[in-house]
Amino acid sequence: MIDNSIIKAQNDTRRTDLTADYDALGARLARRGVDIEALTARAMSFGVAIPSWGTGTGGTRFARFPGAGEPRGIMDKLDDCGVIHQLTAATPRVSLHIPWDKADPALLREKAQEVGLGFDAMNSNTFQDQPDQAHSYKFGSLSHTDAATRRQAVEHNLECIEIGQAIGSRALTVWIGDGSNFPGQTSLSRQFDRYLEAMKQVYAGLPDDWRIFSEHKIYEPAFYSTVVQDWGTSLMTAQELGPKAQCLVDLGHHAPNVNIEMIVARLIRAGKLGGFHFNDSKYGDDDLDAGTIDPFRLFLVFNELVELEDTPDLDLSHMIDQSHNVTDPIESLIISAVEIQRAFVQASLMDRAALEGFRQNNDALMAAATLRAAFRTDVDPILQMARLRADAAIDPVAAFRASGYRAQVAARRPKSTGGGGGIV
Ligand SMILES: [Mn+2]
Repeated sequence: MIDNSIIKAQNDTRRTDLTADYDALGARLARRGVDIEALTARAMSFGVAIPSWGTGTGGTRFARFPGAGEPRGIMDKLDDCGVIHQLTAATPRVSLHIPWDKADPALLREKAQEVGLGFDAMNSNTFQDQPDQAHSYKFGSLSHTDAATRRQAVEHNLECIEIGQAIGSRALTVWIGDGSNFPGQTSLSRQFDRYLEAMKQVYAGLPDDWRIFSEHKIYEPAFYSTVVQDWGTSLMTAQELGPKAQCLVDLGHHAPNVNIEMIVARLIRAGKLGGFHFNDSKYGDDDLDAGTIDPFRLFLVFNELVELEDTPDLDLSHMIDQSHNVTDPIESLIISAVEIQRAFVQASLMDRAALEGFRQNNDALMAAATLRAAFRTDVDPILQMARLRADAAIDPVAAFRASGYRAQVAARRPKSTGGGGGIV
């Protein structure tokens, strides 16, 4: 963790400017009938989970260029996640990936407590082979033609639940790479039947207070067909499994130009939205930092979430899922957490009564203008004040760089070599 005196010293150099900016924004918002203190309280209540795998350099199909001080294992990853939360006060939980993060649950709990974190959804891994496994996933896992391979994949998911239970997680995210690379290679219908049958066995092992998230992805690693390729298939899966099954929306897992906010609204309507994997993309599943390419789309997703936030039983797991190739992963995750929180606050300051009036009167121009007015509002002072009040950093990246944390961990973590990223 970073010495709190460094964060305090950093904040002291920015406190006066922040107070002026916050007061000015507060006066502007008050003229629009918006209470800045209520927004700051909402910002402070917001949290998004860090993916353990995001703390290392991801890489692409072509290469991985690791940075200095890469985490050696889950304990180092938890240290890095602790630093991100210390600086942002917006990332209170970590999402683990099994078997990458496998460790004694008692030690995981102890470490998480030490760095002030809890655990979000568990993630199973049946998209690559482990050295000691009996059956290969080359041609699929939960939907494989071979019953023993499907059974192995089911048992792995049940093990993820068992580990999760021991550390206080309450959800399992299932994403499979199953599909086909050639037309005719597989029966599109029977492959899905086999998947559902296997998922029912996983579902049967869910504790009462757990949920299972079905994460869809349009393509890759299968390039002709993917078993759970879109939100329709994901919804069918969740509906067939039962009330503890919901859908997870990864922002990068859709065809280009798909209206993701519309999917969000539909899944909430069905009572089947369970959570998100936030990231951004220009072309496909790029896994770029949240809000870097299309911050308006991120805002529109949160616009739906805020509009429908009073929906009974709506309980969302907000998680980041990114791959960092050319940046320091801690800095990218800091920026992403802040951008996601920004979209939430911008959506929260919208004049919804006015918007509803414009909708009723079919005033499309003013309805769109109402959204833009919220999106264009610079809420930095609110986010900064939320961090200051939580003893986090007004400028978290500046504080991170001033702390020298990366150089310190690089001195004790051996230099990492290539290897696969495995980002989903
Ligand atoms: Mn994902």
